[in-house]
Amino acid sequence: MSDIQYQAFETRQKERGIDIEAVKRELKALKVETPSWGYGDSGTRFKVFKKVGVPRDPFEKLDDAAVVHKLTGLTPSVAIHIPWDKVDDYTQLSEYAASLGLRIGAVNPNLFQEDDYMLGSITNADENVRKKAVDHLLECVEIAKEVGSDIVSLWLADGTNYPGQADIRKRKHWMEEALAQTYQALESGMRLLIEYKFFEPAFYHTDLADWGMAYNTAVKLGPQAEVLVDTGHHAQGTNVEHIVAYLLDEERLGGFHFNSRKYADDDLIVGAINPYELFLIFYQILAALRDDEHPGTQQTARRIAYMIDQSHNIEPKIPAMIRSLLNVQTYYAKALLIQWDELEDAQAKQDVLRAEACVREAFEQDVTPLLHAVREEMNVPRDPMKAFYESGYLDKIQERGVGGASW
Ligand code: LRH
Ligand code: MN
Ligand code: MN
Repeated sequence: MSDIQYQAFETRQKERGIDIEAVKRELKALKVETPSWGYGDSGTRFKVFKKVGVPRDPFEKLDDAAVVHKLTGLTPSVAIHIPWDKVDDYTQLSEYAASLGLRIGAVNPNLFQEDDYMLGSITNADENVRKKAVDHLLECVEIAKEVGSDIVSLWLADGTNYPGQADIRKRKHWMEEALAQTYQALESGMRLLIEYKFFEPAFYHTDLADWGMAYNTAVKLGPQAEVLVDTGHHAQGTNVEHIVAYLLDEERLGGFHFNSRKYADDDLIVGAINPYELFLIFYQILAALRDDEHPGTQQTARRIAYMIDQSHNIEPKIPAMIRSLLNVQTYYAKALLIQWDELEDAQAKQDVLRAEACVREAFEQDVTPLLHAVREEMNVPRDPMKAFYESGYLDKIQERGVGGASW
């Protein structure tokens, strides 16, 4: 790498005691799954703005995901949502993905868009509705097997709007029964990721409202059940990186849905609102990876499923996805520049300001030259966003017209 800026960066990081080759290796190994629904018209409670060029079916969503992967080198897998991505032949879908250099990742059941589920799916007081919901969960486990995916990722919209509306504990028991049936259907090596959210669509109580409930449910189910942290699913001021550290230590952190929030579950571009939080999440993960005294925690950290769950309604879909990914890569790169020896020493000496500075100084490093170098070594464009706009792909997809897939 002859770039002067890169040379300066490398010199500076060597002075800080950073092993740049190791940092580059980690950056090249970073993989983040994109959601099929992030390519469709989506992302608002109030109106779905129809855009020209949006994919018309799951195959075209994969086409767009393949472009993103080609430009970033970060996204070899795509999460699907059933029935949004329902097809007659899932083997054909996974073969199509493979032909584009992709694979199908997490399979997401959808228990929130049918009239039957208005008052709950697996927590509905009507046994027939509960059965229908369990059948759908089992169908999704089968789809995961068919497409060769090892993750079923469940978010439950169930909840109530009014005190007294339903029996909260009965609903808890029904939920646990349904998830136990789903869990039984998993093959060894498959994982059930349980995603929580404190409100919306329900506004009084939500059956899986927070990480503690998701964690407890996962523990009761067994070792193949883990918690999924969607960064937008917490109350204002929640310390998400603390939750991450706790779940890592308990060996139950299964994955992430990355996005940004300002107020509620806003699904904005990752890193757009609070990039420091994203960096601090990676700090906790990297700390866990270094923890030789807790191999179970290290192993958990190693297999975290990183996924994007960003899909707002005003920005063009593919560039928004690229922006989210580049932000993930940027804040991961910064976290890789933490001087661990210095930090551990400051912590051991209980030097509050030196320890804080150690973490913050990594965040303040400019990683642009590093990312340019890494992308060159990965054979992807130095500036994937610019390359996308220059690629002509936006013109090409105009032929799809308006009114593609939405949810
Ligand atoms: C719920 C959620 C969940 C869904 C997705 C579309 O708010 O985060 O992950 O599957 O949005
Ligand atoms: Mn989510
Ligand atoms: Mn969400």
